[in-house]
Amino acid sequence: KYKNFEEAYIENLRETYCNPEFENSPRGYKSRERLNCTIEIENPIERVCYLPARKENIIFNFAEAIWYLSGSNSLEFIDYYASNMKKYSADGKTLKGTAYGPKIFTFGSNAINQWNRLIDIFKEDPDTKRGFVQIFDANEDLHLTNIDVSCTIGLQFFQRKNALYTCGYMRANDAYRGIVSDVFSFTFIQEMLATQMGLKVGRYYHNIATTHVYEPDNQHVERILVDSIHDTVSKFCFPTMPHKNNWDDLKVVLEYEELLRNKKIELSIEKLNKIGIDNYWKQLLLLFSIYQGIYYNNKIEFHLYKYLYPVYQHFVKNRWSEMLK
Ligand code: 5HM
Repeated sequence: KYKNFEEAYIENLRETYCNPEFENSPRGYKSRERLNCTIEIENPIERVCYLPARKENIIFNFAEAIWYLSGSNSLEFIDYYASNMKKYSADGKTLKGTAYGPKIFTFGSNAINQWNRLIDIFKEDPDTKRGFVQIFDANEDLHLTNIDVSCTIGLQFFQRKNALYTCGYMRANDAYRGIVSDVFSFTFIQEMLATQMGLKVGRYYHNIATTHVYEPDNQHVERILVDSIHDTVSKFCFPTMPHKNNWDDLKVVLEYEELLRNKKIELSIEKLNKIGIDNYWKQLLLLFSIYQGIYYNNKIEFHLYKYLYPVYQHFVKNRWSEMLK
């Protein structure tokens, strides 16, 4: 049981690295592994690792979460934020296993909208145990030639005591890399659904069948584990989504995200303030505007940076300090 993601992350990483159950080489990659772990997070809104050594890419995290919620399988969208996504794409245009958006909103040959179905099922029976969103699909190609197989089996939601509890089920999760973005996105989805349903955010449970650390990451992992001894208490609070149905705001964010990514617009603070969305969502657009400068000019525009919430400044400064001069 952990209060927040950071505590869970460090402990899971430490256990996997220092006390592995197995050392093996799935698909030829040497790794240390533990089987069947469950992580319980009391406050899923605290979905990040603040440790400087981890250098979490908060802009990618938000981009991936809204990419899932957009229902898109476009490589272009997500590759802009993390160029290594290309290697998972067979056709250079789309992602299959890794793109959870189409799984959630247009699953399989019947294009099932699992999100809307979930809302209907909760209306019918608030206590339901059937609030399951399937992600891994038995139709996926499991042979070695396919490197893009869904690592997430599904997400299950429970309405209990006026709060939305969530269980994530993963067949495989990288304890150093993947878990950071996966828990971020799944708890973001949890918060999006909770606010849509007018519920509080309940606990998040992350169930992983195999968690592992790949050998080339060993040095990074050791640095994080050392860093975690010195720097334990975070001085930040992660921002909370407005208590309302946030879909209209998210749609506006998605429209501007695309324009920023394709350099069709630049946003000044004055222009940003005129957009009719909540401050929570304006901060996401501010992060994407800052990323536009990072991507196209290798530079962080200070006149934008200074308007970021301090918690986001921490992540941007920690990751791209050399571009802040
Ligand atoms: O051989 P396999 O398909 O399991 O390799 C995929 C690797 O990516 C695993 O190490 C898995 O833990 C990691 N991964 C992750 O941690 C992949 C995805 C993509 O679905 C993910 N989290 N979301």
